[in-house]
Amino acid sequence: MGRNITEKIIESHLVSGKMVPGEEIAITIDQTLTQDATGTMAYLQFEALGVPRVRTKLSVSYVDHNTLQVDFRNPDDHRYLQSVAARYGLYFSRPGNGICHQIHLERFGVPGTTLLGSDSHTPTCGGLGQLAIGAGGLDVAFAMAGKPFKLKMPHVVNVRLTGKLQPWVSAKDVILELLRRVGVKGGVGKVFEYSGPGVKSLTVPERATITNMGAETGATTSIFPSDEITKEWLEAQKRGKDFVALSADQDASYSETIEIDLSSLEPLIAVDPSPGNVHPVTELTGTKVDQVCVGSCTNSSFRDLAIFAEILRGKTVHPNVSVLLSPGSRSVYQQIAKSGHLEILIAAGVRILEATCGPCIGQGGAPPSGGISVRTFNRNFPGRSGTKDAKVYLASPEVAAACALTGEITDPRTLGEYPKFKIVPPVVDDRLIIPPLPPEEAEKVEIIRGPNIAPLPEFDPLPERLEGEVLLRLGDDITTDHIQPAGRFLPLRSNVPEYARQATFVQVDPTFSRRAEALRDSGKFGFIVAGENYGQGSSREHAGLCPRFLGVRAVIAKSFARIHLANLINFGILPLLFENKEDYDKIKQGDKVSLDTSDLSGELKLIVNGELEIKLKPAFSEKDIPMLKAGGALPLAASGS
Ligand code: MIC
Ligand code: SF4
Repeated sequence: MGRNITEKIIESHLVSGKMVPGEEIAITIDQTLTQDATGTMAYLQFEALGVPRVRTKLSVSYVDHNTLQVDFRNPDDHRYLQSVAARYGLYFSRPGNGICHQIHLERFGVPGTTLLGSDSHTPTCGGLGQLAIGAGGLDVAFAMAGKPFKLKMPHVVNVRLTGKLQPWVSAKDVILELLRRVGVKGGVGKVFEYSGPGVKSLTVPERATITNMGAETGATTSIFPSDEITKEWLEAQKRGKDFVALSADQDASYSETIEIDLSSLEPLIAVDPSPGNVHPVTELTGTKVDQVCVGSCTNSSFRDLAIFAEILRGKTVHPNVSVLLSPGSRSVYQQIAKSGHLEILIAAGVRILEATCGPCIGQGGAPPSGGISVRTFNRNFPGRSGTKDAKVYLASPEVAAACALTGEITDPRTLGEYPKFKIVPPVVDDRLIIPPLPPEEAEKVEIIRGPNIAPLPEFDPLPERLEGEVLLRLGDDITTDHIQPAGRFLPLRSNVPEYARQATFVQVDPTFSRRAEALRDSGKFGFIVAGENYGQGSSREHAGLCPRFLGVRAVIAKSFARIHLANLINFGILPLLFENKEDYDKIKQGDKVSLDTSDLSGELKLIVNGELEIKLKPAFSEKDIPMLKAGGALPLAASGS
């Protein structure tokens, strides 16, 4: 029987398990990437593993999230990361070089190989046919130490593209259409593999926009074939030697097929509070807009910024709209400078920022109170922008440009003829990427730890019985931005105790960390109860690490998001499911609960307030039990198992 692309890559990297959807498998990892906000913790963990040098084919450490540097903390993190890269044989992409996913696509991704990244948008490199998966920092640390990566064999969905995008409609509308159809949980346990005649009409950066935002469906990853277009694109990046052709066999099979006719798509927009809340732009025309932001790892290729500039050519942004733009990479920045688009943008009144994540992760550029911000980004979770009551809408660069000009949500098709422009060749410039040192020099490098780098907390084994209290009862689709917000708290990423005390669930319930610590200090344990898709969104392991530090030892949910589930297990928090989902309604915040954890493969019964019994089942596998018993992956590794 023929194989699809996903199966081909997994088969050639398979270490254990069977390629049966849902079965646990382990694969070798060729490349890793980290960024600064998850990287400091990943490298502290890597250091704890005691490996002398990374054992992957290539590992890159990027600095792109925390670049505001309002005090010593972010630059201290950068210096730590640079010294770690030099010591352990990694490439180091300096601050200002651009966003990890955009640079990895341009400079490092290789079709047919595997990439594990401590960022949920790692699937961006699926745009060039790499099996690129997001994970928690600890999983990336283990991969850098040469250990295989464990995951459930995904169901592979064939997304068959036909037709061709019409003027004013672009790649963002393709992924918004998929999100409109499947929603934010529709991809869990799946890989979206693109095929069909429509693929040929999309460039690599356009494909990457689609695979990047595929993360919002909860998918394991998304992937495109590697074809002539990939070859030409790699050649333009002076990486022609990295090209490998990759396509599904004629008789490949898929678990399901989704057909998207590109010709029939119209401009779409995802409305606050979820990337899955997608509507045609025409349903919202006339809504007042206060801010427009262009960039992020989703939409900041040369094409995206150039079309945005072309629409603004010779005009001025609306007086009530503040327009910000952050290029995806220094290369794209230089490209728009060379092509003249930068000048058009400056003349139109656009505020040009660094080539970093910027407003996407609340590092500057917050909207005004109650404001509406239209962004070419991938997430619009409440509060993520830095302004609690602002609303973020997600759309293409074309829609963003139309809004920037009119001050209201506008169908770009009303602007007249679609501008034409030339795609200029990329600027290949790796001068801000420091290559690995040879081993004999690397060994002599001293790691620099400023005062912001706190040691890793130590975690104890799982007791035989958990006595405690339900600290929170939450609804569906709780994101990691709810659990462990980023934005102004980002400088605390290297300091778990402080990050936990100041930020855990702070936007949901500001009393949470105080209550949790008091319970922990009384010798009891915290429980969280949640609905469907708990932990959707980012890969930040702090969303497991910080609650664990505060004494949370079990999360009981109707279902979990993939990366967060792995992070909970890695940090010794029991992820549990309701045997009957209706039992969710029988629990409330403040209930006294107890759970016998002596036999995690046996019956799991939660006793509520000493009387009610609720049947639970594990969201972990048999193989995870030793790790959970040891209190997490690091204590387990330290015990020599
Ligand atoms: C995000 O987009 O939420 C982030 C910030 O890039 C995260 C990583 C992090 O929290 O550092 C992600 O997507 O994994
Ligand atoms: Fe950065 Fe935003 Fe992309 Fe996350 S989604 S990597 S914060 S640009």
